[in-house]
Amino acid sequence: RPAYDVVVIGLGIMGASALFHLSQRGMKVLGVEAHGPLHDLGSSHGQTRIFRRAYWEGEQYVPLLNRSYAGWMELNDATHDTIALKTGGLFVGPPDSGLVQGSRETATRCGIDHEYLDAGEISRRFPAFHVRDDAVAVYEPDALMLFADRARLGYLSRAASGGAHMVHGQAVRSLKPEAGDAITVFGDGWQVSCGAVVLTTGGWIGDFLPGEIGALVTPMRIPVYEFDVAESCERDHLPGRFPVFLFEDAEGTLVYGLPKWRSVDGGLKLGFHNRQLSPLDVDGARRPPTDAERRELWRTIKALLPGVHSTGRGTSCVYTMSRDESFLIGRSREMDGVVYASACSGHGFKFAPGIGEVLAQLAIDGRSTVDVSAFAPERPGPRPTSGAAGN
Ligand code: PYC
Repeated sequence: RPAYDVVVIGLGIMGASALFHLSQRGMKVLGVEAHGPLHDLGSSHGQTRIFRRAYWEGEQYVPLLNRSYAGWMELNDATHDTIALKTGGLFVGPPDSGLVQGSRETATRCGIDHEYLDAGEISRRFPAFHVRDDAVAVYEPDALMLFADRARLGYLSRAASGGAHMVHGQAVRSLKPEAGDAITVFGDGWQVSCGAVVLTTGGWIGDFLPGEIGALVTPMRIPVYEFDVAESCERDHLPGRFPVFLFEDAEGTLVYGLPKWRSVDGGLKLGFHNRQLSPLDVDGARRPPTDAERRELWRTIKALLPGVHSTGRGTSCVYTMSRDESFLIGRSREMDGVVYASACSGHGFKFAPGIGEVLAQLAIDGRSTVDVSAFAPERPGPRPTSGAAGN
C-alpha cells in the first residue's frame, strides 16, 4: 500500500488550497515544496491580490469564482485573520474597451451585483481617480482585496491541523508510475509512494508533464510596483474610498491596482497586466523593476492617479502564460493518477479556493462538481483574450 493517498507538489496558493481540501476529505496527504512556506520565487507571494466576479475575461470563469468567493469567506472566518476585505472593484476605461464591455456583459448575464458609472460619478465617488470625460466604469461592490501571504499560511496551517504532512525545501525531480496504480515521487536522495499526485508547480509544470503541457505554457517575469501618497490625500487612497481596480487605456494596455492598507508596511500596489512581460530567468520572480519599467508605468497612470508617487520599491512575480491566457486544469493523459492546475496567466490567485477543491475532487473522485471542461488543454485555441500581451 502506498505511503500516502495523495502527494501535492508545489505549495503556492493552489497547492496549499488543494492540500487543505484533501485533508478535509480525510486523505493521508503530503505536500512538498522546493522552497520555504512564503518564498518569493513564484506566483503567490506578496501582500495583496484582487478578487472580482464581473469577469471581463468571460462568464466561463464564474462558477469557479462563486465557489472561490465562498471559500475566501470561509477561510476568513476560520483563521480569525483578515484574509479578504470588501473594497469594491472599479473596472474603468473607454466605453468600447474589452474591460468595460466584458465586465458589464459577465455581470449582467451572471447576475453579479454591479453599477455602470459615467466619468462624473467615478470622480464623485472615488476622488483619487481622475478619468477622461468619455471614461465609464463597471463598479462591483462585492469585489475584495485578498491578503496573499496570509491566505497561503492560512491554508497551510489549516491543512496541518487537518492532518496533512508537509516538507519544505525539497525539490521533486521526477514521477514514476508503478504497478497497481501507485506513483513514486523522487527527490534528491528520497522517494515516496502515493496513489495520486496533484501538480501545482506553476511555471515549472512543464518539467513534470513535458509532452502534454510543456509546449502550452510559458513562464514570464512581470514587475510589481509599490506607490504611496502624501498624508494630505491618504484618505482618498484607503479602502472605503479607493476600490481595487483595473484600468484599460485607449491602446488596450491594462493596469491594476489595490488601495493603500494602513496595517501593512508600504503603500498601494500597482502594475501592468499585459505589458512588461519578459522571459523568466533564474531569480526573475523577485528582481525589482528597472527605472525604465517604472517610468513606463508612471507615464500610463499619472493622469489617472495624480496623487500617487513611486516609493522606488517593487518586486516581480511569475505569470505562467497559456496561449489564450486562460487556465489549464485537468487529469493527465500522460500519467494516470496525476491531476494539475497551472498556466493561470496572471489572474489565477483569486480562484485558489475553487481550484483547490476541484483538484482534490479530481484526485479522489476522478471528476469535479464544478465543470472545468473550459480549462481542458484540448479546447479550441489559441484565443487571445486581451489587447496587448507583451511589449
Ligand atoms: O486578475 O485582477 C486580476 C489581476 C490583477 C493583477 C493581476 N491579475
